[in-house]
Order: sequence, then structure tokens, then C-alpha cells
Amino acid sequence: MPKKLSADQVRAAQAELSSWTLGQAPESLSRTLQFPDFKQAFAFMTQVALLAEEMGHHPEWFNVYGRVEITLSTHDCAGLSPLDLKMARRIDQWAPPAR
Ligand code: H2B
Repeated sequence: MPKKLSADQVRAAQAELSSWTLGQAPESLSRTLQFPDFKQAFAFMTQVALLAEEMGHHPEWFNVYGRVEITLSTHDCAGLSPLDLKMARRIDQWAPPAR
């Protein structure tokens, strides 16, 4: 089972992952991405889906046309784990440039 991040590790993650919002009870990281159209949003989601399968760790997300809302948390430890940080960093690499 993945190990739950300590309060210090959560603080460090929040500072590092500045485009994500920290949620509580259970702790989570959320980010909304806006793509120009559905095709580009879905291409991004396909990349994340393949990573999720590789990791055995899956996002909660919501998509309408070019918008993708993502929440990351680890159910197995009822909070954030290193798996969420790994996924958030990869998502940041694939995010569209700010408009
Ligand atoms: N995804 C997320 N986000 N959190 C989990 O705890 C989790 C998961 N657990 N994907 C995995 C699947 C687990 O249920 C299976 C059995 O590997």
C-alpha cells in the first residue's frame, strides 16, 4: 500500500505544485486544464489514462469539451501519497500553455 505523505511533505508538495489546489478530508490535489477543443483534451486524457494503467493509480476527473478537471488522491491511504505527486508532475508536463 502506498505510504501517506506527512504534513511536512504535503506542505512541500503544495509549494512545488503551485498550479494545484489542496483539498481536505481526504487530502487531494485538484487542477483544471483548458484545451482549445475536445480532441486535444481527449488526447491528453488518453496519455494520462495510459500512465494511470502503468501506475495502477487513477485520477478522478470530469471533462466538458476542452475543459478537464482533475482530482488526485490515494484511496488506499485516505489522503495523498507519492503516487499523486508523480502523477501531478507528469500532468504538469502535458498541460497546455497558460492562455
Ligand atoms: N487510484 C487511486 N487514485 N487511488 C487508489 O488508492 C487506487 C487507484 N487504488 N487505483 C488502486 C487502483 C487499487 O484499488 C487497485 C486494486 O490497484
